[in-house]
Amino acid sequence: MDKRFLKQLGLRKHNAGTMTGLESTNSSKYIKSFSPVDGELIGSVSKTTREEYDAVIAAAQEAFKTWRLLPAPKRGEIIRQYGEELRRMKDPLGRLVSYEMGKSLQEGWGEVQEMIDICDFAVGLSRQLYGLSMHSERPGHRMYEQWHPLGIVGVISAFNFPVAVWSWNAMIALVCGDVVVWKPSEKAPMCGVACQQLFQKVLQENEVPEGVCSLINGDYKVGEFLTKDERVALVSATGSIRMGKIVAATVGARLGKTLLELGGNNAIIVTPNADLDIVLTGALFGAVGTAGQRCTSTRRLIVHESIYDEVKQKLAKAYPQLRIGDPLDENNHVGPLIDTQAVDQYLSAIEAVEREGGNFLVEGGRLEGDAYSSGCYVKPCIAEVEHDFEIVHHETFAPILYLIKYSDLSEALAYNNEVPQGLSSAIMTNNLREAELFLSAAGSDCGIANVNIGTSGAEIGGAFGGEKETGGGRESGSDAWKAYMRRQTNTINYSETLPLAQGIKFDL
Ligand code: UN1
Repeated sequence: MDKRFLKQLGLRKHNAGTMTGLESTNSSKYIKSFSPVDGELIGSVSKTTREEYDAVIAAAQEAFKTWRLLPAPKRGEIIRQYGEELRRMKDPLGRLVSYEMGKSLQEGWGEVQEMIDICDFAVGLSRQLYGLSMHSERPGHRMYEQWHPLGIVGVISAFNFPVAVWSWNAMIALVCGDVVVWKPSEKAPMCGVACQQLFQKVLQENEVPEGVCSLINGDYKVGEFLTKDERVALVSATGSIRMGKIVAATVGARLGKTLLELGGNNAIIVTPNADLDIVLTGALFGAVGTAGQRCTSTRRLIVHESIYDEVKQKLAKAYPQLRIGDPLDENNHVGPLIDTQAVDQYLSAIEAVEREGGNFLVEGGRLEGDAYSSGCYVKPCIAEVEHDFEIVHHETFAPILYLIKYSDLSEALAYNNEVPQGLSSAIMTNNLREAELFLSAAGSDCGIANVNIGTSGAEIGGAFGGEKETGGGRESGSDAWKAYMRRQTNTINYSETLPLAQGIKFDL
């Protein structure tokens, strides 16, 4: 395979995993990154020691003192330059994402495009960090609110979006005036090094203080440095519900702030009024895109009984046409899972479906042979199930699609909402009443609810996140920036007396 992209991104065999803004340190222990594409070693990244971590935090605290005072549009200008850098490096960075994580090259490039888009968004936002003004009840008084940066924002990101999710957090936090310390997933550390190195170049060119944006690496123990550290004002974490609960408890115990974007168990409801061509594309991309390893992947297809057989036939015809293999080969639709542990989880979910009485419409299984030598390739599969199977309520990060039959819409809505997760959802219908009911307060309980679009592939302009065990956090667009700032209410008295609020008299 042509691996020029590694050189273009300045990646080496051994890379510093701790970067205090501009300075890098190599500790003696390394995380090795193996590609799920071909099983080869991509390179290694040094693990952050406690001492290195403390140096990163000290640099971040120091950098915050100046960064917070740089006017927000000037901070935005630096993010604009990073966006330009990403435009230049879109091809190699997209290839690295595809090679280290296993998603298709189209999706690798798409992920870098999300980074570019959030940079553009953040630049505009840097002139729009608006606060409200209120009318005071007292004469000669002015009352308003303003937003100040929080301080150090820790970002813990997952392997499945190894570059975009960091950038949604970091670009917004940075224009808000925060400084960022990023711990990427230990399953995709090279992506972290590549993004940080590109960022450092921009920081250097602008003579920005060291520590504005740092990188640390390691397993959950390094994550714990962040979650237990009172100097870290906000921990934004993306990953499993299990991890999120630990992060919430640890940060909550010190009354720190968290922003959690955890698992999903996303359904598409297909009503008799759906356009079945749209259903097919939406469900297919949703279920097999990124090999079913998006938080937004479509896991459940809740289909009306009158069209159930037709939808089933269409899917059964489409799945065998999927080309599974090297994701850097643009002819392929589906790449590998992240590692063999993920394959084991996929296989045990299939066993659980069978145990509970599910029926496989399209069979799954691990793929064998030369093209699949990494052992991480699996067949996307479809199982007909009951809505309340235990396994169906569980998020398996793999391309397993559950087909569920319903007879009236209230039943379908109940199925949509009965799982513990609440990230994304969709309805396929051309009927206004059905669509509006789905979007109403009595409809989907998810953070994302779409009409005639699948559950995955959200744009950066909206707030991204979900309810219940998804964690409640919102990242990316809309007013998600408010999570990265502290609100201050200011009341100014320019009169010559001091009237008290609520008409209270306090005369001596
Ligand atoms: C994730 O899986 O954590 O909506 C993020 C999507 C992408 C982001 C997914 N834009 O599918």
